[in-house]
Amino acid sequence: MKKILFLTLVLIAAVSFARTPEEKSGTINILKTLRGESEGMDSEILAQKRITRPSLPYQYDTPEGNFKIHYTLSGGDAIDSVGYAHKIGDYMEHCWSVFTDSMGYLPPPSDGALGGDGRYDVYLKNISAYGLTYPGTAGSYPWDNLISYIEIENDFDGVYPNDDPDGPVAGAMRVTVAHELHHAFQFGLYGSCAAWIAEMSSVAMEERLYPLVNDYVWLIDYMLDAPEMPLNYGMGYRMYGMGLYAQYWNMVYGDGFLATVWDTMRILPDEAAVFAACELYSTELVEDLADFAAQALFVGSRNSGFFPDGEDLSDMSVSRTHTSYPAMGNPSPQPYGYGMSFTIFENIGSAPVDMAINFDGADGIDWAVRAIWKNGDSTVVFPIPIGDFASGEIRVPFANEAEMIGLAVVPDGGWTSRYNYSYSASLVPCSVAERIAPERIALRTSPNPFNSAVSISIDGHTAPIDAIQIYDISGRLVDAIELQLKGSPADDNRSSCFEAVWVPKDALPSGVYYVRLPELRISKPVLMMK
Ligand SMILES: [Ca+2]
Ligand SMILES: [Ca+2]
Ligand SMILES: [Ca+2]
Ligand SMILES: [Ca+2]
Repeated sequence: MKKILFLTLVLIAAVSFARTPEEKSGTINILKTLRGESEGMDSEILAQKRITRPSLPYQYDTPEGNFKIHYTLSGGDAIDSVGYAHKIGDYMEHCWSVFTDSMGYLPPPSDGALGGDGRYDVYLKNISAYGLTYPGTAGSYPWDNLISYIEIENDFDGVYPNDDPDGPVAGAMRVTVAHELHHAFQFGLYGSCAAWIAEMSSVAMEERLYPLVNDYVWLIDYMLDAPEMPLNYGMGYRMYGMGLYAQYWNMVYGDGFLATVWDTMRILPDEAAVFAACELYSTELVEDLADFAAQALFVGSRNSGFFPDGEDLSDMSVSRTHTSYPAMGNPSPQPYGYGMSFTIFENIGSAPVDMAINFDGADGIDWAVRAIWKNGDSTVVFPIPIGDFASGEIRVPFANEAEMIGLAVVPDGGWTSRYNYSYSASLVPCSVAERIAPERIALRTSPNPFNSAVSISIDGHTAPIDAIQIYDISGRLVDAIELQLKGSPADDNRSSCFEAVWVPKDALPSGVYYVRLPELRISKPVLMMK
């Protein structure tokens, strides 16, 4: 059984990499050419496309009034029926309304009379990508902004599989609209934006707008394969993989974080906008990236359930997995500033022990370091305090009860330099009396998917939990339920069980909701199908 599973995983990975991100969104080549970087689209072709719109005979104006969808019913660019144009229009209006109404983005600048009138133009054509957003001339906002138009595939012939309940063509249409329309908003807020922040944002918008489709999952491999590269790495495809980091922002801070980054782009470019958003959310980028790293380590075969699609992702690359102690190392590849580096400690044994971890980073820069105790669905993150000589130590209690302990390291140095560090880990006698045990908290939901009610139980948490919160996918709190203590604390005196039943209000639509324990910062997606 295990062997078959392994073979299946290998096959999926092989298929994934047969596909390139340019086939999904050709906008990356445009962004690179705009900034004079290599590997982009031919600059003469782009110059032509920026001023000359495609010519298609028919137009469909969406009833909400924001889009004109251009199409043809004959020749190589033909769509199968006008219904295809209507669907694209529906998805465009849905994403437009979420971006502008729920998230507070400024709409892209008007293109005047181009394409027929001031509506945003979308052209359905037989293209070699799922979609492309072409920036045009300067827009009317008083900052560096560009008007734009979008081209979308006419039939998604040969579409790659995805998880959309309405089939892969509908899924591809939906996530292409979310991804490309976000690029259109980006051009309106900063016409010269860097590809890395543009692509990581657009990838996250696919999951944010259409969480059931999961067409982005294979893109995350490009980050999982190269965690050590800096956040703003602009070559190759790693920037798509960082879509998982933007997804983390959406989950932890809500929609406001990315909206703040993009709104700030009007006055501060790229990296500076991300620093500014972190400051506004009372964190520092290096600390925030380390908190993300502490969760991103546990996807794939190490999945902890933090990310909704965590088990469908590949494993995070780690510098080393230790199975005997004491252990030490000097990780290679060394991480860049604002890159991530990981080590795993397994096979800790059953005798009660703590794990003492020492860290020593290159002097002269700041480091953000996390030790993560992990067992099943439970993770407990221990920030390692860093002192003189960029070194620090921590004791992770009850190491023997962990399935593994992870070390996640992020240097706060220059984006183009690598930084050296060393660590050591040893098993030391358990000092139970002085310490609080990491809690093996399990948040369970059943049935999932559900239609009228879902039972929620929490095992293994000692302190009383007052309530659980239910969020919809736009990050809106839709309900809060009180928890009941079930039975008495179990015999080891540290474990108890709370439970509740959530009966959604009639007005709530089918879709994904998040069950969240606010005190513990854990959440779990549930799917309501009425
Ligand atoms: Ca127009
Ligand atoms: Ca086609
Ligand atoms: Ca998903
Ligand atoms: Ca040092």
